[in-house]
Amino acid sequence: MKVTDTKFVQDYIAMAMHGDALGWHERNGGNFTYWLQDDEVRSIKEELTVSNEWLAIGTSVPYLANQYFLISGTGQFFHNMQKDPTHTIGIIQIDETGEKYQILWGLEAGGKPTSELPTHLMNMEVKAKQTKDANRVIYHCHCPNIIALTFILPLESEVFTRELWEIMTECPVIFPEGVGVVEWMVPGGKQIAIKTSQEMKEHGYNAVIWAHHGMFCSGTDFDQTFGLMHTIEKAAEIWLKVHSVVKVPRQSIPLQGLKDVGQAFGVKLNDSALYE
Ligand code: 2HA
Ligand code: ZN
Repeated sequence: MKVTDTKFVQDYIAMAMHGDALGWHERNGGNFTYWLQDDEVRSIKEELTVSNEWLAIGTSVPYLANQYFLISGTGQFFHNMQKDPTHTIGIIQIDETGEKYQILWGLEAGGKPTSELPTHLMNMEVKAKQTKDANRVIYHCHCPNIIALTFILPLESEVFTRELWEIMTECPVIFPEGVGVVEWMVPGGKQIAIKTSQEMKEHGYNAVIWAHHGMFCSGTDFDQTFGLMHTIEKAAEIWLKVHSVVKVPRQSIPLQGLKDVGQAFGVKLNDSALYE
C-alpha cells in the first residue's frame, strides 16, 4: 500500500492542517510524531527503503527499540504537509539500542526529523510505559494564548492547572491530571527533553507547557491529542479575554465546584491544584 494512501498518514496530515488553520504553526513552528502499529508497518513494508544509515537520536529510548514512527521534518512547514508529504514528513525506525534511527520513507532531498526528536521520543517512551503502549501520539505547537499566559502567571504547574480548570467547566474533566510547566530553556536538545518527559513521568501530565514557546500534548490517537491541545489553548484564550477586561473576575467556578465536577464525571483531580 502507498504510504500516502494509508489512514494513519491521512489522519496525521488532516490534524497537522487543522493546527495550521488555527494559527499554531507559523513558518516551521511545531512538530509531530505518531508511533505506527505493527499491522500499519506491515501494510507499507514494500514502500520502505532500508538505508542502514544510522543517525544519533541525541538521547536514549531503549523501550522504543526497533519501533517505527511517522515524524515531521526539521525546517519543514506544517502548511505544506498536505501538498508535499514526501518532503515534509518521514518514517523512521529506531535501532536495537534505542540510541539511533534510520529514515525509511519520506524526508526527501536530504530532510531530517524535527529538531525536537529527543523530546518526542522521550515523551513517547514515558507515555508508552504509563499506558501499556496505548499512547501513540506526541504533538508540539506554538499555540499563542498559552504562550501569552506564560508571561503573566507564575511558571508553576499547580497555578496553570487551577487557572485553566476555573475558566471553562469541562477543563477538569478533560485534563484532571493538570498541566506541567517547564521554565524557559533552549529548545532542541536533550536537556529540555529530560525536563519535559520528567513532568509527564512524575506527575502523569499529558500536556506540558514550554514557557514563552508552546506546548506538548500526548494521547492515544490524533483526536484525543488534538482535542487536549485545543481545549487547553481555548481555556487560555478565555482567560486572557476575561483578564483583559477585569483584573479580578466578578465570579468564577468555586473550589467546591471543581471537586463536584470531578465527582460527577468520575475523574480524580490532581490534588496539588485544589489549594484554598
Ligand atoms: O521550529 O517548534 O521547537 C520547530 C519547533 C522547535
Ligand atoms: Zn517549538
